[in-house]
Amino acid sequence: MHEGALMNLNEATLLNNVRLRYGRDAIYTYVANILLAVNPYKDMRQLYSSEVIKKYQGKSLGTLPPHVFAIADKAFRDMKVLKQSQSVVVSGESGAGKTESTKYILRYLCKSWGSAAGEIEARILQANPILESFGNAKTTRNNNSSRFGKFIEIHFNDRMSVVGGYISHYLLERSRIVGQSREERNYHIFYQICAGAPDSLRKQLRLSSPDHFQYTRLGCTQYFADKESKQSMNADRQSADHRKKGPLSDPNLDDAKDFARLDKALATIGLGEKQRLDIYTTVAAVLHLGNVAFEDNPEDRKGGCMVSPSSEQSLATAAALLGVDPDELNQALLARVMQTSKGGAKGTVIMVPLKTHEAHSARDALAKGIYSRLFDYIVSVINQSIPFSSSSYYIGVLDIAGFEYFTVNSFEQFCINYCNEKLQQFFNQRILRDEQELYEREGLGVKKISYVDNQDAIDLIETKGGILYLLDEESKLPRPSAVHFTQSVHSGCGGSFRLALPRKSKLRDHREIRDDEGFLVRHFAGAVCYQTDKFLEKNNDALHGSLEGLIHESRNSFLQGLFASQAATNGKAPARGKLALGSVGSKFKQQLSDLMDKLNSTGTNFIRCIKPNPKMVDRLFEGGQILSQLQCSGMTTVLQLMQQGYPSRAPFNELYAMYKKYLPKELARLDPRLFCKLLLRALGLNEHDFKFGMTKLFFRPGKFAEFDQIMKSDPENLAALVARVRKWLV
Ligand code: AOV
Ligand code: MG
Repeated sequence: MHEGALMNLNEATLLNNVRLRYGRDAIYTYVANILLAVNPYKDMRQLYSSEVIKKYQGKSLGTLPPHVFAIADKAFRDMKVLKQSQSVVVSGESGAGKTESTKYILRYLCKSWGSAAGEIEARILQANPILESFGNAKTTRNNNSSRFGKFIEIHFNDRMSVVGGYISHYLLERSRIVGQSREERNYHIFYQICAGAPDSLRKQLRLSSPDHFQYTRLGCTQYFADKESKQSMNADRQSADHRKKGPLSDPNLDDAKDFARLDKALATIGLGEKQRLDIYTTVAAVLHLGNVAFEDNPEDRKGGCMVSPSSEQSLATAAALLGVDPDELNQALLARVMQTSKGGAKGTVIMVPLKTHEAHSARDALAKGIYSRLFDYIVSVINQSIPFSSSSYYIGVLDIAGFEYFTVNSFEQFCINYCNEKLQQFFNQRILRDEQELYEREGLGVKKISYVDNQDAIDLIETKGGILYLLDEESKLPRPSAVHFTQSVHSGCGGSFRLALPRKSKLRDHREIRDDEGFLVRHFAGAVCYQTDKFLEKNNDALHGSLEGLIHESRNSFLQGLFASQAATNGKAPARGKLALGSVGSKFKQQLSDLMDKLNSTGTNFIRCIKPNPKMVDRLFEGGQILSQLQCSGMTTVLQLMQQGYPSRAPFNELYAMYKKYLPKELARLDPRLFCKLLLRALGLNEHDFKFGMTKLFFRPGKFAEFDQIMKSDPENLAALVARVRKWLV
């Protein structure tokens, strides 16, 4: 058995083992077939070289040190042998290493089984820098945090070479587009374009430094100070004293260089100059839009507002880039179109002037609408660049944020934790239920292990009458309100054990949260209190009527296309106004259900990523926090099962096919089950280490690798063994 494959475990020994291994730079560990990956927070290049890729090809799990490549290879071999698509579910908290692991898996698969020309693989691999420019940002938890979830499928033909790919994406964080918390940044692309656009483009798009744009300067006053100090730094970019300065002086971020890389990647996936310019124009339009400020209009007696004189230039630039008339943009931002209704019949259209703060939110809604549709477009062009006409199987890799809870939790955490409830149930079903059912079917007589099924938590969120349903119902009311929504959750779902009043939770200002300001959900990994004040707004990503109308009249056909394609995918033109395209929550529910269907129809491998410390430094192992990550990822239940279980197994006929070439004819003549029986008796393996089922041979953790090693690498032993078996046969 390889030492990285653990056995006889409980939480404490697991934690200790992971600690010891981490101290020796062995960042990967197996628990059964689940890979634990501790983020090393340092360059481990030697671990991922082309030579290492070659080394792992075709090796069964456990014959080489634990590695993310071994999981990728297992997925590939399972796909080939079982003739079934496979998936790899990568989970863990922010900064734990999910996206890096995902990239290694994709690279392993593309490098190992790419086509001769290599074009498709190049494009699949180029997808990552593009997605990261538009969908990743610096946060306090991760300098390159993915603010969306993704499921990347690599498709194979019947000869098992890569033929194309497909990416599904989930829940881009929209609030970041218009503001970030202290010491965080907006999406990388905004800084990249400001730092790296060539002069002519800068002029054309009127770009300048990110500290001139409201949307990029909010969280990062610190950032620019760091940039200056960075220039005076010596060449040792990884120096320890540099790291001590904190995440904002990240030596690995070079926005100008990243822009050049992005531009090249966009070209690689087939976007011409015009298309790239369209994308950059849209990004710049969002930046200029953010600089349009409003103030109360002293001449308007109805309390309306106006564009601040100092930001009229920004309004003009934004309008030009969006292909609309500045006056029309002005109008659309200052007033909302309303239709009066009389006795059910549609009445006249009236313009309701907005107050200053409402105009700011209208501007932000427009910016969020444009940028998130740009992101959808980016994903769709990537998909168009890696098409496949026919595919036999695929390997899908899921990179989505793990269970999370902060001091204040809003709709984003609610959606992510809902997703994690579903994934946890899937994990339980796969690992635990299937396992126990198999033991039973095969008659192994292993004791039952109980686990808490979380179906009730899922029901609380997604069934008719559940939280998401009540949220959608609330927004259909004439006067939706957070308080009324919260009350309806408590009265409608109060019977569920999983729901509770938000007692004892504190708000950011240390005031205790009121019962009608939130609710508490008892998730599989712990109780989380959600504050509901922004739920309604975050659940609705439709633009209000006058903004929608503005886009439809734009002369910028690219922009029009961004909005039109959305209508097309919904099969109908969007009705203006409320939840016209379906709410964010109900869309996500549908996406999750599609994802679960996919996962259920594939063979699955799990990778649990662990963040060793919140400081993002190497050589620091924070035991308590790591233990809680192990618990949150459902590892505790797996450990219970492992102590009694048999994680490796192989059908008799497969073992027969695998080893008959090492053995003489008289053994090879036997039927597969008898063959295996004699083999194990001859090897003298400890009887506790394996069990015979009806169709398969089962091994205790690590014992299969030991067995395999004896069979393949010890000719003397094998000769003795054959002699022994021969004796039994005569
Ligand atoms: P995440 O995907 O899990 O967070 P990442 O994969 O972005 O986390 O990893 C965060 C950072 O940790 C990376 O930018 C690297 O600097 C470092 N890192 C991770 N894995 C490795 C590795 N194997 N070798 C070296 N460095 C590594 V989030 O997307 O925030 O949930 O939202
Ligand atoms: Mg990530």
